[in-house]
Amino acid sequence: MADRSAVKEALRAQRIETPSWGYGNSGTRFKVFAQPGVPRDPFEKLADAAQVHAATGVAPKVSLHIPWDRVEDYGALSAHARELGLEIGAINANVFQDEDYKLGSVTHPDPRVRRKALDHLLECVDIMDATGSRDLKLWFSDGTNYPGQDDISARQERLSDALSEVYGRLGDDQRMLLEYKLFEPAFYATDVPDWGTAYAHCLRLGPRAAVVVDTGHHAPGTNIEFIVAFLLREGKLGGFDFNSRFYADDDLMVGAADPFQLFRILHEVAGNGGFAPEAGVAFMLDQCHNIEAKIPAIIRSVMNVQEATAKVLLVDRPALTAAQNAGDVLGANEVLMDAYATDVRPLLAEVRAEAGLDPNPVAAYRAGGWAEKIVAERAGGAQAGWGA
Ligand code: LRH
Ligand code: MN
Ligand code: MN
Repeated sequence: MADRSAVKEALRAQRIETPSWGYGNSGTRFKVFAQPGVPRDPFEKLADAAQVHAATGVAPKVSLHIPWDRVEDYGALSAHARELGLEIGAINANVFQDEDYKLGSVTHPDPRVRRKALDHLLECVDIMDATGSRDLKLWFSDGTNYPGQDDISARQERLSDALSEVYGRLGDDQRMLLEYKLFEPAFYATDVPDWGTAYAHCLRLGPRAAVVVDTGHHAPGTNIEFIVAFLLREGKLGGFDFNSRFYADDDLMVGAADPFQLFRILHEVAGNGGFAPEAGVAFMLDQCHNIEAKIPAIIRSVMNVQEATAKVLLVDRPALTAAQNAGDVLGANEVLMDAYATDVRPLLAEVRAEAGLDPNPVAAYRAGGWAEKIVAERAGGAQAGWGA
């Protein structure tokens, strides 16, 4: 059996980063259902994130998305974060919501558009300097819709040039995290469609470039845990964008659609040293809450990651290795399934109580009166930037 106090210690040390856009109004291309009390600016998004951290104790970092979170004074924004007990997490660049980007951003055939996209990425590094953020997170919507539309290799070359320039601009303690996604909005050939492409670019760039695995960005049936194990082994797993999907890039709450997949992924994280701070894996959420209340949904998502983490930490590793080495197929599988079947909610309640938190974070949030306060005080909440 795994050492219970070591498991508790690891759960206490875990950090889960929440996305600023999860706090704003969002929807699909069909409809955005506005909710009362949503934040009107990035300062209020941070105030909501502070509620998630207060309830869970493990969510002090908040990812920003530029320009959705553009402000005059980033120093003031990070000071506000610090006053709330928070830190600015990854800076997510956005080179996909401008007329100019119809044919791509950094891979666009027109050098003027490429320069504009690159300037935005460099601006994001300036924002990292001003906020103390460690990670620049890049996702490119670039790609083509029709065979022959553009030259696949030329686009890779343009991508590589842009990434090199941004990489060269990073400070010593800053990293570039490159996301991949198999399709959408480009439907024929996406320029960074898979982990192999992202990995190859990161490898060429150097040690401060690593891959982000967004759990919603794969074809159905993809073995994401294999990708995670491989990247960790190579020192190239920069982090996760956690969410759940039933069909494509659904952005639903992590652990909601397939908690067993989340367990399998985190089992590889545990087995390859990915929970150690020096591994540098950022555990981020990338979700939107279109129809459910946002803050409690984010608290639930944090708890879902914690529950899956607790289960993988409970895997009896020596018994697993012994069964694997003995070729005991069913025995090895049983060791893993035993951990998965464990109800870890009492253990997590204990960890929270020992940290001076309410054992039930959602109930604590509901009892705190924040939901009523923001409905009363905020009118005309901002859209997350999604589904306009
Ligand atoms: C793209 C993506 C990427 C964006 C975020 C809002 O689908 O996952 O991480 O920055 O959505
Ligand atoms: Mn993402
Ligand atoms: Mn996505």
